[in-house]
Amino acid sequence: MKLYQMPLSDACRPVLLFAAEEGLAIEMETLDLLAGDQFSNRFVAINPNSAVPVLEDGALRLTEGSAILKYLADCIGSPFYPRDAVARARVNERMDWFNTGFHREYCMGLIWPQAMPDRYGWPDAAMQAALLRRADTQARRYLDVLESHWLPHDATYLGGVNPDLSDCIGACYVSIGALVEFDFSPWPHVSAWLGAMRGRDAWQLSNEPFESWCAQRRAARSTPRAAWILGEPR
Ligand SMILES: N[C@@H](CCC(=O)N[C@@H](CS)C(=O)NCC(=O)O)C(=O)O
Repeated sequence: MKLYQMPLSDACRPVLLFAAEEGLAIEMETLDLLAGDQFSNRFVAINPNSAVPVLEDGALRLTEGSAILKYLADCIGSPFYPRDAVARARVNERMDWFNTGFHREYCMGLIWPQAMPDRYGWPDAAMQAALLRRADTQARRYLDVLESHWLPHDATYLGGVNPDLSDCIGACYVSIGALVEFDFSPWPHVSAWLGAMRGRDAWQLSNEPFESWCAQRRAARSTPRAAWILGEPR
């Protein structure tokens, strides 16, 4: 098996995390998205979307992170993706929830435009501020739902005592808030769950580049956080 990936990508990190959880031996090819590797003729022939992750397994090629996670889990009969129809439907439901509205508002709407304004922000400062404020409202609503609806208050992970694929996707997405020092204190269950996921050995193995990036950003920041959060020029 071969995975085309980029270690800092929020679409790739769940796959890398799951691979580390299960000790999967997968050949890796790293693309430099900032250098435009995804637009090379060779890679466009592999994935016309010019995006990672991509998994190849013999003649099979998968170009969606969620599908890759489910396939890998099925290949090894992983407990991260239960076979029981009801339990599996619950995992699918949470994965879809993270991948749709949550990702749109929190990742693409709120965090990436602040973390990488040149790539994901808007050229006009007033427009950037207005769109961030709208995304902030929506993202907080999603975090409220994660806090009060999805996360059990008597168990560590989304499905209970053990993590599943939805924890892999969800924690990798939510954790990008660290890039802008997003304050999770209004959501104590989210904070505790994120802490549990970030404390797992597999997270240390797979997310070291991401954690280093967060630490570098904190160290490099010269202006007080409140001065640049929500779109003020940095
Ligand atoms: N729906 C895809 C999205 C994949 C995606 O957008 N990947 C990003 C990295 S997070 C990418 O490769 N972007 C290419 C670019 O920025 O040009 C998935 O969930 O796997």
